[in-house]
Amino acid sequence: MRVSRRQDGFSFVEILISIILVGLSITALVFASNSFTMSNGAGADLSTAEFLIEQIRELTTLLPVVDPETTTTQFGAETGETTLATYDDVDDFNAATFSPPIDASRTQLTTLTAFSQSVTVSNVSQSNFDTAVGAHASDFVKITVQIFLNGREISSASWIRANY
Ligand SMILES: [Ca+2]
Ligand SMILES: [Ca+2]
Repeated sequence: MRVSRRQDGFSFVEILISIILVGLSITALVFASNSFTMSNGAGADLSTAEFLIEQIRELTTLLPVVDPETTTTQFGAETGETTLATYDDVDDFNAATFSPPIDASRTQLTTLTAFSQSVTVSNVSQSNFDTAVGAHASDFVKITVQIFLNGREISSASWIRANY
């Protein structure tokens, strides 16, 4: 008489399939959790970038748009203004790169050495802030800050200041 093997419980093939399915589920969970960690990391980097942009905004907000002594005779850092500590107007920061980045009090943020700030200042047209004009050719300047992480740009922001 022929006895069905199924009554002995699970067959070897059934057990094998179960093991494979459980394995696949675990793999899927691990991948899902990895990609969550990665997107979380990118979010933290962007938050840091926003913070670093804000530091430059705060630092330059209180400075005059043109030099208090030489006014519009020179664009950029004036003679003798060779260090960050001596910058006393907004355009002194044109073409400046801070690596490590700095905070609003001009202190280097040595815990964020992977990041750097790059500042550009240019006069823009009174009627179109997207159009750059010659140095001191208008009363408006556009300040742009780019944030780099390990040399790759991850964020940037621009804003306008008026020389009034
Ligand atoms: Ca100056
Ligand atoms: Ca200047």
